[in-house]
Amino acid sequence: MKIIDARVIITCPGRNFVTLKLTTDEGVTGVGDATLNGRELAVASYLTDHVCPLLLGRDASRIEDTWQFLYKGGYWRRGPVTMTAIAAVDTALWDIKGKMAGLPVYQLLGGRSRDGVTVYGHANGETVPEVLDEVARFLDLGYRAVRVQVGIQGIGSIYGVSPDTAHRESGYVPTAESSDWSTARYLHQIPALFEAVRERFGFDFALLHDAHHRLTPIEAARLGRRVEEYQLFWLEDLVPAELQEGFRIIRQHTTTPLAVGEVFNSIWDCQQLITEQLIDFIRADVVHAGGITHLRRIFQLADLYHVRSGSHGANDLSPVCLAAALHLDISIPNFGIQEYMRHSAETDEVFPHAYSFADGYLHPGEVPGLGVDIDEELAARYPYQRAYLPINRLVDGTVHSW
Ligand code: CS2
Ligand code: MG
Repeated sequence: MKIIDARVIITCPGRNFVTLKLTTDEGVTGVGDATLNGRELAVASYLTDHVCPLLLGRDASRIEDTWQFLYKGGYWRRGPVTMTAIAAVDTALWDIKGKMAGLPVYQLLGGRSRDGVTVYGHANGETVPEVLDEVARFLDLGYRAVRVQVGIQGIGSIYGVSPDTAHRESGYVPTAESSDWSTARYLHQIPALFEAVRERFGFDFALLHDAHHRLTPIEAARLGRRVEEYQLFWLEDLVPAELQEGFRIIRQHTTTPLAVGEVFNSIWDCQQLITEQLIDFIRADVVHAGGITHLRRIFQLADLYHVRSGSHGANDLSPVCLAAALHLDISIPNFGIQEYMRHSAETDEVFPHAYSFADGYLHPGEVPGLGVDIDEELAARYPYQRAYLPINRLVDGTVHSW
């Protein structure tokens, strides 16, 4: 079974998505997400100019071999562009393998380890009462887990809370500038949000929060310790994680569970975090961490060290990535939770899919392969639009992590 066609499709039904579509000589197609938010065309070129020509004529059934071929064969290892491109090929090959077998991909990964995939939604607001309304909405929809983000007084805008509702939550702006940030104000004000949520809704659901890489380890340690009584499911991305050993400082001071990993692209980015048990949840995702093959390897390592999965699932990852994530989530033993930021109606139309939400769970569906496709005709109606992630600055103008 040979690959005879490899094509990259770029579409912007509200935001940009890059998709790789492979076709075999038996007419079977497979899709892989190749979206790297804000740097989409770099991956598109990596695939079109360098990888697709290598795929033609290759045996589509050799998933692991193709992964190794692209990783070791490229010589320049790792990095978000390379690993996103490899992920797209890998995901498309799993899709093809499932279709050939007539089985949903999760069956090829060992079958179900659970009945459904617990997901968390995003409750955001400018003020605490606004966030509480949003939490109520999610709980009414059946969610068992909710992430909360609130505006901080004295700060113009904050991650997760944008005055521009069209780009709310996803941090997607037409130009690369900017907000202001004060860690002191944030640390002072944020505990009141968790207190208000627990006071009104109790403790019978998972409560999450994302600090988006803005603190130092000792600031993070202070926050973790301060909010222990609210029993958070996790605090996410408290610090930038290039310095893995920095998490030791946080760990020494708090029992609040820690999650990190949405910007990781290989097992080497989290090896120390996992093997030293410095985190509780690894948030790497299919599209940025080398596809199903490599993310499964990360989760297997994590399982040895009591670290559970918590894959990134922002809506700048396409429905193709979400579908792939669900097949992994439902099959692995050490699943923790899956982020679920619903896609826009336009995006859902461009990417018809078999997965569905019910009672706080996502279900991957029973369609052979990943159960997701791209409607190319519709996709063509939404041409690429250049866009960037925001830049964050401190109130004195210093560039800070966004
Ligand atoms: C976020 C993302 O979902 C999350 O937890 O941190 O929204 C992230 O900012 C974007 O995916 C970046 O592209
Ligand atoms: Mg995050």
